[in-house]
Order: sequence, then C-alpha cells, then structure tokens
Amino acid sequence: MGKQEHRRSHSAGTVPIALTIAGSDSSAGAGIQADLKTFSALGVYGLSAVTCVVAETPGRVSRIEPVSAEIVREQITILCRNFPIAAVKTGLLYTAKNIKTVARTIADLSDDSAKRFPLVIDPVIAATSGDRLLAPKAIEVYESELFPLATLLTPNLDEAEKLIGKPVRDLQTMRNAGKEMQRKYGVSILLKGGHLAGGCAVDLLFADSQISQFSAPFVQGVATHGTGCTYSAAITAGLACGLSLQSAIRRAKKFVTAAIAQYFRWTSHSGQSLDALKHSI
Ligand code: PXL
Repeated sequence: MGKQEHRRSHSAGTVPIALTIAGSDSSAGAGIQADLKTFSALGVYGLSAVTCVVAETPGRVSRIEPVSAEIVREQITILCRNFPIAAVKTGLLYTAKNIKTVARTIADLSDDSAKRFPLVIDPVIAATSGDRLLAPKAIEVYESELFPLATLLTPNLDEAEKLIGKPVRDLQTMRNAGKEMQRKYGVSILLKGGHLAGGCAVDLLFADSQISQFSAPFVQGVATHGTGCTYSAAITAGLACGLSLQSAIRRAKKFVTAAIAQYFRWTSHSGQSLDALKHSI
C-alpha cells in the first residue's frame, strides 16, 4: 500500500459514522439529502436507509411512494451489521408499516449485538408547506413501537399538538407539553418553538429532571423547508462525535440557524421563488 493510500484509509477508519433512516426529497433541501449534507459538513460519514420517495419542489409535495418493508429492513440490517455506527436518526417514515419495520429491525439488532446507539427521532408528520406526510393511525405505531427506543424526540409545535392532543402556542404551554411528552414516552424531548417568542426561535430540552432553553435569532423571509431534518441530523452528528446531548443540541442549533441565514434562492420556470438551506459551516 502506498503512503497516500495508507493515510487515506486511516482517516476513513476514524471518522464517526451516522445513519439516517428517512425519505428522499427530490429537491434535496429536506430528507435524506439534507441529512447527508449535514453529516458531511459536521465531519461525520453518513449512511442512509430510504423509506419513501417524495417528488417535490420547495413548498410543494407532488407525490410520495413508500418503499417496501423488506428493502427498509435490509438496508438497516446490512449497514448495522457491517459499519461501526455511532448514532442513528429517523426522519420521514411515511407509513405505519415502515415505522413498525424500522422499530423491529433496530430492536432486533440491539438485542443481537448488545449494543445500543443513540437514536434521534424526528417525528415528521407534515412538511413545512403544510402537506401531510403521515397517516393519523401511524402516530399510534410511533408511540407503541419506535418512541420507546429513542434517546431524543424532536417534535415541532404542530407535531407536539398532534401527539398530546392539546394546543401548544407559547412558552408556558410548551413547558407543559414537553413535560407531558417526557412522562408519556419516557425519553428526552426537544420541543422546537419555531417562530414563537418575538424575534427568537426558542427550543426547550426536557432531559432528566431539567429543562434547558436554546435560542437563536429568527431569520425572517426565508422559506425554511428542511430545517427540522437538518437540525435533527446535526444533533445526531454531534452524538456520533461523542458530544453530550446538551452540547450536540447547542452546536446543531447554531448550524441550522447558519444554514437558514446563508440560504440559496432560485426562480422556477413559472416565476415561483425556490429557497433552500445551505448546509455548510
Ligand atoms: O421537512 C419534512 C420532510 C422530511 N422528509 C422528507 C421530506 C420532507 C418535506 O418535504 O420531503 C423526505
């Protein structure tokens, strides 16, 4: 082996690895594509298991098709059996069947290898555009099968409302909702406040018996398709690098705020504005 080749294989062997289990976004601002760009930008090698294919442009979902449960299971199994994966995230799983398959595959592997990686679950229910991305009955499967395996859930306000069936509109209702979800699911919760508190985007972390707050300036005037995916991917990258939950979230919040601030904008053939995050540091 030449010197150059040796050096290359050494650095490849020490880079942390993270796996994203999520949907493909054809416009590449959200989903698997956002996750892989985020992992790369944060120095993590990204693996992916595709759960569904979404034909969309920023702001408009045109069509979604799930992939089969067999291929979802196979992607996850062969990756986990062969790579030293340090952290995993799930994004859009789309069907109740895929949620169940992901949960059972991960549970089987954890038993097998007696190894548990941190698991970040972004419980994607709708796109930023408002397009629904998950059947209502799939939420029950999330709750019974996948949430119990999580290290962290990262719901936004709409997702929190759907999970607990109550309005979540301000810091006080966020505090109550976060505590309720932490109690109900027995895992840490990062409740994302989005455009709630004046000029700031405020998120609350409920972990152990503490509540921590993470704030960043709210960036106005940008269509924020993919922020949830990018945020949870950046947290997963941090955990893969060995950061604590608090430090991983602090760094991820900065990363996603910068990705929004440095956005790209194009104009479509029909004159519509197309915004995309820039996943870099
Ligand atoms: O932002 C939610 C989301 C997640 N995953 C995929 C998506 C979207 C939004 O459109 O396409 C694959």
